[in-house]
Amino acid sequence: MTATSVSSLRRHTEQAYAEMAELGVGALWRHLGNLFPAEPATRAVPFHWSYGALRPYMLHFADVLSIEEAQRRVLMLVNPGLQAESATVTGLYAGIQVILPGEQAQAHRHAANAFRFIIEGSGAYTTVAGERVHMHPGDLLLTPGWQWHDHYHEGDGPMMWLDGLDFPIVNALDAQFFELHGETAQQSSVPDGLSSAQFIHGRLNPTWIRERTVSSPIGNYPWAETERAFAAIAEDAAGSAVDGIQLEYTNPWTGGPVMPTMACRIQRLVPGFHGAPRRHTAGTILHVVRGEGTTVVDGQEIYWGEKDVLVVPSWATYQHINASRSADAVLFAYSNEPVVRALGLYRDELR
Ligand code: 1HN
Repeated sequence: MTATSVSSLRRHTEQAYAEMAELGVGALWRHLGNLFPAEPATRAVPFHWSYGALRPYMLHFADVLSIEEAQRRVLMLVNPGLQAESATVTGLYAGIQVILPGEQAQAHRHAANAFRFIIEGSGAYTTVAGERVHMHPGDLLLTPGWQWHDHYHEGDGPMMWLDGLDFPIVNALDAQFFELHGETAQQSSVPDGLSSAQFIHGRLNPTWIRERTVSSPIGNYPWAETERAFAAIAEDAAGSAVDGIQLEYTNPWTGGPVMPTMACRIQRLVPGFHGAPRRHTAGTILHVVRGEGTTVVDGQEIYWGEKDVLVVPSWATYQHINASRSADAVLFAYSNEPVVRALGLYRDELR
């Protein structure tokens, strides 16, 4: 072929790609590598948020921004690789919320599932579907999708908690709905803390409740129960070589995860714990309940202290270390594992 005909063919080809794009057509051969990476190529990066660094901003906005203006006064923990969807790890979100004494966070509901893990303060409660659920540090409170919820603080001092939501998954599926309640706060329609009283024992479920909800019916997994569970197994637990003495909060109907999209776990890393490295296809967010330590994520050392938050993206190799000689480290962890498993995509590998 002559040089002219080669370049005219190339021009034709460029023209063809441009014309096809107008027709809503792409050429697979130009995208195969991106669409089918040899292994997960996540935009999420390993990241760490220091609670000490965030807290002054929380207090600043508690000072200058009313709860009425904000609706929810929350600092979003946005992964630098996931800014477009305001996600913390693929499919999941974390934020830190603050509410002051006397404040009332407007009742609303959304399709996304949510939970709160209480960090500090006392005297606040959230009302979920008519049930007042009181908050104490270390409690895990559930707000399954589409249940009305509002928060009220009748104690002293700021109340802060970690919000976990699955809205990036819900939004990716174009299945999000949101509605404001007609009143600022719901009426209380059942005794405070009823769901927890009825179900927290797990092995003794009330037989008169027939509706098997897809999410756990428990409004609060109190810290006192979590401590009791750890104390009951004490030093006898073999634990996992990767995650130490890890317990999962479960749905009493199924024994499975508390919500269809999020698995919530709590783990104790004993003094000197040096975890085995592992990777899996469930993006994970961790919050430090107490202690300090190091998590090595794909070779990057993340040092964490009390109340911090960190992220382990899908398929990143992670390893937890508690170098203290005397102090436990306790981590609360949540991940999108139930979604990944439901779709048959869960893979797990010791390194
Ligand atoms: C929400 O409803 C709450 O109810 C917290 O406290 C954080 C983040 C995004 C969307 C809804 C809450 C939220 C949220």
